[in-house]
This record gives sequence, structure tokens and C-alpha cells, in this order.
Amino acid sequence: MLNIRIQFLKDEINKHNYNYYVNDNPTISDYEYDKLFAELKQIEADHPELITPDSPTQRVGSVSEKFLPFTHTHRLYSLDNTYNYEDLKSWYEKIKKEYGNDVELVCELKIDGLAIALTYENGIFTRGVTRGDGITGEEITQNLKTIKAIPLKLKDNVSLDVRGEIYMPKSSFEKLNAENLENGEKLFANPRNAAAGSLRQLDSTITAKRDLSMFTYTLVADGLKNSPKTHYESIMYMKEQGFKVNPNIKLCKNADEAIAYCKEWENKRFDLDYATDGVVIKVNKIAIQEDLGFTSRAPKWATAFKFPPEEISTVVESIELGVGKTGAITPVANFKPVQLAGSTVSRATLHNFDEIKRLDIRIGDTVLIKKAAEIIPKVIKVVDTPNHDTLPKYEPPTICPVCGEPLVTPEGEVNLYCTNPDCAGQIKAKIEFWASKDAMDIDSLGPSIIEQLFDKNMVKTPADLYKLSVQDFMKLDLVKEKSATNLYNSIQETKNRPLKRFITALNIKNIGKETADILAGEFGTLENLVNADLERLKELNGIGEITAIEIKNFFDSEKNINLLKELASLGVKPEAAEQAKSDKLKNKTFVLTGTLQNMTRNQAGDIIKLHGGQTSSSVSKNTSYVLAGENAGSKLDKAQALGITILTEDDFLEMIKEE
Ligand code: 3BD
Repeated sequence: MLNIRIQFLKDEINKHNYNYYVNDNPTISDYEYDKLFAELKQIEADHPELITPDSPTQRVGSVSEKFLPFTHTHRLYSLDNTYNYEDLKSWYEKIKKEYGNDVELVCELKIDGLAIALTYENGIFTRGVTRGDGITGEEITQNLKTIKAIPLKLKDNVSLDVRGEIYMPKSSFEKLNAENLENGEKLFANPRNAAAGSLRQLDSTITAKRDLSMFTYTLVADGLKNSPKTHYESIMYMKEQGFKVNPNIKLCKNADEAIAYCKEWENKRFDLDYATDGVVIKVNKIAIQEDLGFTSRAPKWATAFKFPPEEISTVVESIELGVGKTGAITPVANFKPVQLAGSTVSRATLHNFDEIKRLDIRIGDTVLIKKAAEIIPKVIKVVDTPNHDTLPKYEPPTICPVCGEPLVTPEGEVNLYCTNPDCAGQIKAKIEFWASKDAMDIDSLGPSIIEQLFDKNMVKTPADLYKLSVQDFMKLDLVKEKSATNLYNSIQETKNRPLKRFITALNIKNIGKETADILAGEFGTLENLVNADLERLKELNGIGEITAIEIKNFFDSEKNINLLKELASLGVKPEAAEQAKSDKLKNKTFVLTGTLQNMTRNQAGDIIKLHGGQTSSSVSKNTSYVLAGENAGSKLDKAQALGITILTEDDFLEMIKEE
């Protein structure tokens, strides 16, 4: 009896969720819905053994420690872009030559969200993974379960994968930001960032509170009785199974109809409650798709027509000068705030003074700005400023805007530099960099705290950070005991950061996180790096002569050595990196499959890299070895077919054994 009731409640609630969140068509009052939900919760509380993964009560969220990497069963490809109609036409013409005049296309709006993959087993949602690099993503099933447009159970008892885009409606984004503003919390730049931030929560009860939704656009299913023969049919199939699909999909006879669709939506998209940045155009027939296949990164049977970037004009109110961590002075334009591609824009970097001269930007000019590379606004040119000629030409500074010392331009560079080692601007920028994400990643130590620490004479070097007590932080404005303790802990926690982070944080000229990673891997310890001679540095792969000299100079400086000594005496001791062990596996590509006994596949991959080899996710004629554990599947079959050497775990261990 109870089983029947509980099934009724689950089906009923899932149906109402579907009507509300997928169909936008509520069929029950909130009151009645809450009553059904409360009853289901009560039964489950009394009989926990009856809770199933597809119960709507499982959408509330929980806390996890970290997201685990998951290798996609089928790779998520990228999309090639077209930016104009000629390119779109010639893409189509090429296909037409091969397959005749009647190649149908499907046009769908390109949702500006986050791509994810969902797995259903026997009709039940079992796993959700972020796109990641298309090969491996992060498993975020718990977070995705909170999204009501994602069905926990399908209409039929089928096993399949779908892919789609998670997004936050524009209206929900506005509401969330208004609330965050009220509560003094961080604002999101646009709906996409808000969706990403909401999805990335380890505590999925936070995700549950955010209004996220999903449009599904790809079906991956081998085992269906009647596999769809066209993309359009697969969309209809997903819809039938309970997924939310975008209603503005259109089947087109040819490129001209697809172009008409793009033109139509270029303006109409602003009326939608979700952000779109283009149109995805796909060949409809699956047989043609399969025949066309893929390039190394994208299907040949699809292309994304990108809407032209939004541009808008606004007035330059001032040009602000900043001092960077290298002492470089960067000009930043402050504008009259305007809305651009979903966010408010009030400033943009002008990069350097040559750029200002080239564009002849003057304070008071009206300039055209656009979103370059999606997020960062860029000034394109001066437009309709009738009094442009009467405005004073912009003169680059001759002295540092912060410390007043004369600026210099080193030979062969365009930047102006402040070379005063005691310049407050530079010191603050260096400490900000020390704390930044790619360097020591000190949570909560932002620019305003650093500014106060410096102004109160509490911090002049990164080492000083590690001398601060909780009481010290409480001397700062608006810092109470709780956040002071947080700040203290988050600094102390970084004492044993991995060596590559520490090297990055040192801010050695030309050494970004990639080079720091190479140095850490090569030298293993800070001490080895400090004592490295120039010849050795020059020989390293990925490090040029100039960079080698910069590294040498950095560690020859007494001031820098003193900083390192002081950091060490304060207990800041970077964790040694694992050093490259040999080049035994140089030029060898491994594919790992199945379950290994003594290590995970990731660990095996690390070992391969430490011996100079590389790994790949798919078997091809370029594969040197397939390392196969228990229950290896299709990769093993393919390797056998191609005659590739298959290694057992023991073979592999034997291979890397030290002489
Ligand atoms: C959408 C690839 C193919 C299956 C590859 C043709 C690149 C994000 O609405 N179809 C759509 C949308 C995205 C798609 C495909 N159809 N790929 C599609 C897509 N209607 N946004 N994308 N993606 C998804 C990506 N994401 C992050 C980083 C790099 N590439």
C-alpha cells in the first residue's frame, strides 16, 4: 500500500515539476504542491529504505568535499565558428557538393551557459558531469539534481546520455544581484557567471536556491529500439522523454533559410529571458553527420554562427593610472556606465600609452566599446565627438602616479615603468599578486585589505603577511573577530603551498604559472632552483635564454635571497614537487583503460608523465601502448584490432622499474 502511495506521490510531484519547470505551465497551486511534498517527505522519514534516487525529495542538495574528475564516456566536441554569412554559405556549399541539393539543416539558438553531460540508466538520472576540456570534466550530480528542469526519471525505461546547456534566466540573474547588493555580497558580471558560480558550489543547498535551468540539445544513445534518424527527431525524442528543449528550433531546407533564421534572431534574442550568443547550425540527417565526421576538435557537420559582438558608445570621463606588480603603468579609461552584452561596463584598460596615441583618445571623447573575447570590454575608436579637436590631447605621465618618481621606458618596450622599489603602488600590486589565485591563492585577502595593511604600515613584503596576528587584522576597518580569524587562517594555510605556486608568487620577470610548473618539476625543491646555474636553466625545455637570465638575476639579488630566508624562518616552506624521474617513456603515448590494482588511472598517468611519456583518451594508430586493467572495454578491442601493444599493470611496472 505504502509503496503504491509513495509511487503516486513521486509521479505526481515529478509531473508538476515538469509542467512548471519544463513546460512553463503550472497545473497545481503552491499549496497543494507543498502538501504532496510534505506527505512524501514524511513517509520517507519514517521509511528511509523507500527513498529512491528519482524521488523529488532528492533535489534539496547536500555538502560534498570536492568535485571528482570524470572522464566522459563520449568526448564532448567543440564547435567551429562562422562570423559572417559568406562563411556559412561556403560551409554549406561544400556539404551540398558531396550530398546533393537537399541537405536539411537544423538551426537552434546558441545558449550562453555551461555545457554539461547527463547520464540516465534504465530511465533514472545517475550522473552529471561538467564539460571540462571535453575529455574529462567534474562530477556534479548532486548540484544538477537540484535543477528542476532536469528530469530525475524519464518517461521510458531507457539508458542514454544527453548534453545541454545550464543557464540562469536574465530576470533571475537581476534578482540575485539585487539581493547580493543588499547583503553586501559579490555581484556577478552576467547570467553566465552567475550560473557558473551557482553550479560550482560544494554545498548544493546553495545551488538549490538559485534559479537554474537547462536546455538539452544532444542525444547520445546506442541502445534505443528506434534510433532517431535525424537531429530534429532526436530533439523531439528528448522532449518526449521529459527534457526541456529550446522551443525556437527550426528545420531549414538550405543555407538561405538558415541565414534568414540568424537574421531574425540577431534582434529578437534581446526579448528572450536567457542569453544567446549565436545560432548553432547542424546537418539534420544523422547518416550524413556520421559520414562527415569530425576534425580533431569539432564536428564537420555543425557550425556556430556568432552574433556580431555588441558595441555601444559612451563618454570617457577620466583616464586612471595604475601601477602593476612589475612597475608598469597601465592607463584605464573610466566611462559613463553603459549596458553591454548583459553587464554594466564603466571601465576598460587602454593597455599602454601607444594605444591611447594610436586611437587619439582624449578625456571627454565619445568612444565605441565592445566586448572582446566575451568578457573584457575594449575601446575600438573615437566616434562622433564634434568637439574632439578642441579637447586637450592626452599626455602620458612622466612621473609615477603613486610615488612621484620619474618613469622610464626600457629599450625595446612600449610600457612606462616606475623603477622605485619602495613605490607603494608596486608593493601593493606585488602583495595582491602573491595572494592571487594562480599564486599562493590566499582566500579573502583582497585589494582593500591589502591597501589598509600597507597604509597602516603593517605589511611591506609578502613575508610580513605571515607575521600578522588575529588582533592585527582587527585593527582594520570593518574587520571583526570572525573575519580576522578567517584572514589569519587563510594566510597561515598557504605556508606549504606546492612549489610551483610559490615560484609563481615570487613574481620573477617572464615567469608565469606554466614556466613555474616546469621549474618546479625540474628542480623539485626551492633550494635546487636557487642554486641552479645558468647553463642548466638555459637547457630546459620551454625556457629561453632571456628567461634563464631573469631567473639567475632574481636569485643573485641579495634582497630576494633575504626575502626567501625570512619566509623560511616564518615557516613558509613550499611543498617539494615530484621531479622528473627519467625519459624512458619519451615519445610514447599511452591509453589507459579498465581498473588497475595498485593505482588509479590518474596516478598511472602521472607516473607516465614523470617518465617523459604522455597519455591520450582514445586509441588510434598513434597510440604506443594500451595499459589495460580489469574490465577494460571497447578501447582494448580497438587496440587489438589495430595491433597495438597491450600492457598489463605488471608489464607497465616492469617498464618503469629503476635499474
Ligand atoms: C548551445 C560545443 C555539437 C554537438 C558539438 C555540435 C562547444 C559548448 O546552445 N552542439 C547547442 C549549443 C552548444 C551544440 C554541439 N548545440 N556543441 C553546442 C555545442 N545548441 N550552447 N557546444 N562548447 C557546447 C564549449 N563549451 C565550453 C568550452 C568550449 N566549447
